[in-house]
Amino acid sequence: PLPHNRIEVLLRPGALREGLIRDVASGFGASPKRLPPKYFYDDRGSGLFEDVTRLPEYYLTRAERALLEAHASEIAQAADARVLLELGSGSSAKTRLLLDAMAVDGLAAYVPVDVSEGALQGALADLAADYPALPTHGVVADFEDRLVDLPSPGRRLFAFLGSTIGNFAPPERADFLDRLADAMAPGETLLLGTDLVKDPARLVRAYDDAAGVTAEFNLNVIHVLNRELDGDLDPGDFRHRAVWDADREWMEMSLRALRPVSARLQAIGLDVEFAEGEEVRTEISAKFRKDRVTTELKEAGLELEAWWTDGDFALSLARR
Ligand code: AVJ
Repeated sequence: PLPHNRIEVLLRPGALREGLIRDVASGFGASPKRLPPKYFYDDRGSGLFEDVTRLPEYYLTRAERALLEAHASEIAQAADARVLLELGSGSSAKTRLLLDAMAVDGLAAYVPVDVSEGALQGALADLAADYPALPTHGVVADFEDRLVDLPSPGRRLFAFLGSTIGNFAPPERADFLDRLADAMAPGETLLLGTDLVKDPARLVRAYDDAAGVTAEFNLNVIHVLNRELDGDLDPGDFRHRAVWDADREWMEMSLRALRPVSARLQAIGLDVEFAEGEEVRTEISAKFRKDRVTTELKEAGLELEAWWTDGDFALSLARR
């Protein structure tokens, strides 16, 4: 790699595994059982998620991309930043639209932050081919940890796309936005992607597609547990479920035991029992309204300056 392209690891070795062990012990100990969605995303799960984004029912990614295509130059002008810092950058597929728009007024660096070093390497290698002069500073970090250590080689536009923020439960979401606002300097901006409340039937289809790709994605967490914790859970014992919670305005994904399950996660000496019909919640995906986004940003000390939407999905720009 060129000297102005590097990857920095802010994750303590072993931190991810320790987190997994804590989350599995507490999540399987809880009633109802729950697991955090971040464990979907091993290499296979990340590939399945990419497949999800191409499904006819999963409108989110296409909607966000169209909004970025339509408004990238407005976003870049309003943000008035020299650095694009992307949280949870994954494959950086939508990043180019922002980079191109920001390059018009001089772009100093791209700073993708992701928990997967492999994903960062791949994304940065792809980008280097198209933007050979662009300095990049990849950061391997868990954005549930400290955000104040993130590099700041110039005034930043923070991007948190894909409605990933919807995967936090409300208290964690507030905590995340507080920490993010703390990490931002006055005048810096946040571009936030949020999926919107809509017809529940469309939401359920988006999370329970006809081809069964989302089911495979959801069941992937069973494979991850078996591999990482030497488990003997049988994915065939579980069925994918996706339900709209109208009171809390979120989609909930779970795995439901088709029969009584008795399994063991050998590496942590944990016996896992499910009654027939018992579920483990694997993801919430909150859906937003403009007033809630505005309020939650404001509570974190961020002022909403612009809102772009197609009615299904929204991009908002907020300033510290
Ligand atoms: C990438 C976290 C935004 O919640 O819609 C896709 C993940 N889950 N299908 C979402 C997901 C089920 C996705 N996020």
